Amino acid sequence: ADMQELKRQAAKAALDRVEDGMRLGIGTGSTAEAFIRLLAERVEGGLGIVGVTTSERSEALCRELGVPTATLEAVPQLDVAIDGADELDGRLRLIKGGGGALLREKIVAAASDRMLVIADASKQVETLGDFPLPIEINGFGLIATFLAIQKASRALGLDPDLTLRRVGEEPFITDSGHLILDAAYGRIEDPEALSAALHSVPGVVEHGLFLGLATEAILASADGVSILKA
Ligand code: DER
Repeated sequence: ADMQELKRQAAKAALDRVEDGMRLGIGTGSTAEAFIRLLAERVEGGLGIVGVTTSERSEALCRELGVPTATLEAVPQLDVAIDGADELDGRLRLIKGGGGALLREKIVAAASDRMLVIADASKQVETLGDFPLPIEINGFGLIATFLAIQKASRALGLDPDLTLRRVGEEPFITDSGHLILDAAYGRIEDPEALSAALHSVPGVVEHGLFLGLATEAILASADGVSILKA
């Protein structure tokens, strides 16, 4: 099966877990969009849910397809967040943010009782870090923050290449008006230590290490769908 079909299979398996009356966190990215499209069909068939989206992009797709949405202010506690991932390890620790939505994704995941990750099985790795870690920064004093992240990383024996994410020539701006640095760590042996170190840098708003948030992963491969539990 091709990649799009694998994403669709993972999304369908997640949809089978959605019950009438649920309050959903709705993720961002191509796998999350496959989920939104399937969810829209069930809503058309009478499924009564409400979704809090994690990006303007997902919000627009939900509006276009008639999936009822609400703000997190209006619905501050969610039953389950359903979202993709760029990498996940065997303990359901994730790297997210490839789509630039990590801040709202993490806030929504934290406001949810459970988090279901949907992905093609190739996203599972032994050790996180091959995918460059997205770090959302305020942008005031960009170089100062860049240097502080390097210093905090080196204190842990890590020395990442940091790249400012751009769209063409222009810096990428997130839905919250921030910038993103992509940090190529290569291998992150101690994600918890790195998470704490990055949060200690004042200009860092959030980063793409999702630790202790995912409760289950639905992984699709040519052999079918497998479930990974925390
Ligand atoms: O940006 C994100 O966090 C997305 O969820 C990303 O991690 C997964 O995107 P994909 O489903 O398009 O691979």
